[in-house]
Amino acid sequence: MTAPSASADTRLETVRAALEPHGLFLRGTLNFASADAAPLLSDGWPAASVALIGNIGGSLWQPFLRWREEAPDHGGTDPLDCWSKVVIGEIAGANGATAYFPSDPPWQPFQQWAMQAEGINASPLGILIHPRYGLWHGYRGALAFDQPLAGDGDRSAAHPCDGCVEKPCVSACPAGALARLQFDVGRCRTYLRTEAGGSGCLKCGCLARDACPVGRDYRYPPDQLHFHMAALDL
Ligand code: B12
Repeated sequence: MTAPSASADTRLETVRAALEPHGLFLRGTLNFASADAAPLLSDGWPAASVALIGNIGGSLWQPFLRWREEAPDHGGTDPLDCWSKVVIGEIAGANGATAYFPSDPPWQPFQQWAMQAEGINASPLGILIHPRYGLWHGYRGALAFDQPLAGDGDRSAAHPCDGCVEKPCVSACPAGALARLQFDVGRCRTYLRTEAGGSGCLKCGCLARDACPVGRDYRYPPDQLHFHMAALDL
């Protein structure tokens, strides 16, 4: 593999600065060892690398709300995905990158990329847990480049769930959807459709996610929590 070029790294600095006003962060970078594992760039060639972009805590919420107020049709049926595409798509275009979005099928393996780029692991909920931000972070897009990139992002050390004996996330789930330590989508959804689910998790956010003691300072604001739950297609 060739060494990361200065121009690729300079591009990352430009990308980082462009993301900041939108409450988005460069979360980490990943170089593909083989073309088979790489997504295709817009010119049809396999990407050499991706840079993951995401939110930390409620960082994107206010910039997103401001955009939504002005947007035609208030961003349509999937406003957060629409906002992500507008913001990240423009940054991709200005920096010679191809943008990928977690909401676009065929789903790119965002979580596998994140595990390699940031050294983080899955929680019993299925979502990745970060030692500092806990379960309060997500991915809004990825920029794929034709050159390798220098390592980026603060790679985490230990997996917080390893030392967590009580697993409050598992016991807090009112649907018992984590009882087998693997997220049971059907159980979760069935519960969300009940009256208790509607006034609990659906309104205030997933109770299992909320029970995790890691990164509580990064918990999403109540309206963002409700927004994400309401976006689930029940
Ligand atoms: C389909 C999907 C769902 C489905 C089903 C998940 C499942 N069991 O398959 C549903 C709609 C249920 C779902 C729910 C949620 N999801 Co979701 N989901 C996805 C999506 C679009 C595709 C996942 C996938 O299959 N990828 C394809 C494979 C090839 O990629 P992968 O990286 O190799 O796959 C990993 C996942 O499948 C994961 N996994 C296994 N079981 C489960 C269970 C759950 C619930 C999740 C989230 C992941 C997961 O393990 C794989 C190993 O690496 C991703 C975005 C993406 N492109 O990855 C978001 C994503 C995984 N979801 C995410 C989130 C945050 C959620 C919710 C918490 C949202 C919310 N409502 O607050 C909930 C979970 C809790 C709840 N109360 O419902 C985040 C996770 C961020 C993180 N910190 O890791 C992602 C990455 C989207 C994003 N924009 O950041 N999700």
